Amino acid sequence: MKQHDATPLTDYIEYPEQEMLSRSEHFYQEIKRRHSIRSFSDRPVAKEIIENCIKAAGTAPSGANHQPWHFVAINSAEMKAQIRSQAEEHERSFYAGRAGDEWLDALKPLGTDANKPYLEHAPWLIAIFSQKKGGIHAEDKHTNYYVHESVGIATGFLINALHSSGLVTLTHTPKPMSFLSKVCNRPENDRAYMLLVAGYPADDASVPHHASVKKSLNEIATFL
Ligand code: IYR
Repeated sequence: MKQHDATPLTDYIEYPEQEMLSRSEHFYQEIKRRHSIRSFSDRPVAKEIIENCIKAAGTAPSGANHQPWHFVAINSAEMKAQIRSQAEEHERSFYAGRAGDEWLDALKPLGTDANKPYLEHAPWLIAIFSQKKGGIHAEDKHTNYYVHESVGIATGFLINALHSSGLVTLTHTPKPMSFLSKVCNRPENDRAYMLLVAGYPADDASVPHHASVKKSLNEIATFL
């Protein structure tokens, strides 16, 4: 490898093989309890928890370590109401036909529709933005690389962190999503990537049967 500044890896932890096996099994058991939830309680969640989860997301790998993401965590009732009203407006035309029959058919088993009350009920909405230009320092204006991949991985970390903290989430992708940039007052360079809803589940929260059908290991993996 070419000469570069580096520090020795000191925070790696090697576990005995038996422990690795049980940790991997435990992680699987924990992550398989994550479900997309569409019925949220309005119980508040401390800002510090959300901050820690976003810090965890910020450790994700990214193209050239440019960290091409920005997270806007929204707790304000007025802002949430604004987002709900604009998201529902877009969703109404989406469900009225803009999505096309094939897409609407694919969504039927999930029971989703244009009503998004959780955008107001949940204590936190986290708007995730991707950045085409940037760099390792927030003020940089270089090209970013693998932006979609990087932000996708960070979003995965964030969902995992929120789940591990004991919260439930929903990945919400209103279409189009550009209104989020305006509501969140983001600069031109920031493109809305996803809206994550986070909080406690409502007492009547449920998991659609369709969502709990997961492909088997044989279907999703090949070992060569
Ligand atoms: N954004 C819409 C539609 C939607 C699309 C997919 I793909 C889903 O997996 C779920 C919903 C909505 O939030 O209703």
